[in-house]
Amino acid sequence: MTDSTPDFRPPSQGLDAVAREASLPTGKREAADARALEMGLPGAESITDPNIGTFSRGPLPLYAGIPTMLKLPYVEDVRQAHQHDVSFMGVPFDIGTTFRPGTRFGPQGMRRASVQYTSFYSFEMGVDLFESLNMCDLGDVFTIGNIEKSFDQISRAVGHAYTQGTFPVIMGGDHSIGYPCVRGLAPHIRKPDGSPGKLGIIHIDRHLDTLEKDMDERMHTCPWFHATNIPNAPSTNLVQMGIGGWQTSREWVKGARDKGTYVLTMDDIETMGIEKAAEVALDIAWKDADAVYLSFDIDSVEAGHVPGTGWPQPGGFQPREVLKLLRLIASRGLAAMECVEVAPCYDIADVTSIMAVHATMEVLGSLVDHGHLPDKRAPILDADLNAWKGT
Ligand SMILES: [Mn+2]
Repeated sequence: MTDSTPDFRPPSQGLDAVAREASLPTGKREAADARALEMGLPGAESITDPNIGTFSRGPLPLYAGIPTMLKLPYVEDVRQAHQHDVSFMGVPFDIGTTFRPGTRFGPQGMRRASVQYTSFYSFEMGVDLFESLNMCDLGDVFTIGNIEKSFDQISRAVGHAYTQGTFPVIMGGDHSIGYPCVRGLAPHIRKPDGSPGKLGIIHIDRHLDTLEKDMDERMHTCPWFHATNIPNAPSTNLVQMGIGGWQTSREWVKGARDKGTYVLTMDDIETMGIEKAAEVALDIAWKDADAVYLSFDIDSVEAGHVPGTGWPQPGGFQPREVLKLLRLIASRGLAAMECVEVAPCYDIADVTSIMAVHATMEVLGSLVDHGHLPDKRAPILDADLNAWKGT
């Protein structure tokens, strides 16, 4: 308020957010804009806005440019990942699908949709990711037409990004990659004293994905059976949220039962409420654990909101429910995250890709808001990228 009259209006998150924005820094954005203008040459004399160059080099116009994730720098030399707090990486992979393929284009879909998120700013959280973090796009893992060999590539890539001291954001890819992602990460989880640590997993999905094999291979119905065979990623620290409906086959249930994973249906979560469900999930995933991995399957969201996926199913989360859940899950910190099962070829108006990017932004925003990013973890530049072998 600009005068001294008492404000008769009730306090609100909206008013807080409006006030909070003024305290956010602007320096990195100003420096980036100045650099963009210099590289792109000053604009034509007829243009009065001095921030418009001849060539687009910054986020604007949103429809211009080459869409890396969030138009972030493309780090061609992945050995330089340690200079960044967050590393996005694509895993273009869909030979683990059991119905509709197409998730090999998931990373492209997310990158294309991400241009609408290049303000990097969450109004409600009062977080500006551009000012808070150095982020980059490492490009894509070189996946091939062989599931197990691609898994080996993925484990090395995730292990590399994590040991570089960055927060890996993995853009799938079908859900089979959950296993090699956890496998690549797990050997590098440490307790505060540097000794080997334990990893919990929070898995948000409509499907259990706990089969040992499907059609004789480790398909996208199988990641959590195998991930929880890794000694320091035990099934007792796996929480599966949003599970249910008519697409989980009975064989999958045996895997969850035998392993003793903790399962919450949509009804459970609705009855408990999002806050309580998140609290319960965090307590179980973090029990005696040193880090938690987040696996977010886009098909956990109500089918009508995410047509661009292989197994859409009615009855899942409403978008604002899952966005809140993700913020709460991230509030205690994460080691890495994946967003999987985006298949742009079935999408309508990019809504599924937008949902995937938005969900990822909520996680990053919450990690910053709660002081977990930037992470102070020191990079290990000579890490053993085959440390997962034998696990
Ligand atoms: Mn699923």
